[in-house]
Amino acid sequence: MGQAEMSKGKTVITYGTFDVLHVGHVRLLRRLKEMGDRLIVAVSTDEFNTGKGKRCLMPFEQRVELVESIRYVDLVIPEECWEQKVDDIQKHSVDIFAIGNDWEGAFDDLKAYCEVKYLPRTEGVSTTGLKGLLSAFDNGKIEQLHEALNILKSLAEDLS
Ligand code: C2G
Repeated sequence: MGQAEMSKGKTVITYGTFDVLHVGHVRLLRRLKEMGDRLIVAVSTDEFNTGKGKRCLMPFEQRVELVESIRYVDLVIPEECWEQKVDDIQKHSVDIFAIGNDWEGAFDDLKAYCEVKYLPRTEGVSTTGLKGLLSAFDNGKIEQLHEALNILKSLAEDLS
């Protein structure tokens, strides 16, 4: 049976914060859509993220709008708690639950309801890394860098 036949009529679901949307997110969603022909993405609400210990740069509404704009995504629903996954799987007749392998093994209990897959993450890009880069553009940081540079210059002059 070819790939196309295998994924016929299958519904895939995934969950995530999707803050500062980047290619790691988009590549994952593309791979998930290739597994079936309907992809549902549950985007973590701001309140749920607080519970996850995550502080988002982008509010929930903007993260939803961005994920909805991705061609691979067919439906976006809110992720409000850890426990909603089984209800979501049954309500949307989900065939496959899939997520990045930073969660390897975390959702194996869902195997009682659907296939569970963990996919390799895209290396070299992360929301945390991008937030760090963005903060480097903060004027205060730039001032600090200029001051440090001036100190180094005067030290070099003293030594020459
Ligand atoms: N991801 C990826 N490659 C990256 C970064 C993220 O494949 N470089 C994947 C993650 O593995 C995850 C998805 O993109 O499957 C969303 O990542 P996050 O927004 O960080 O999601 P997270 O906060 O881990 O929330 O109930 C599950 C949680 O809500 C998952």
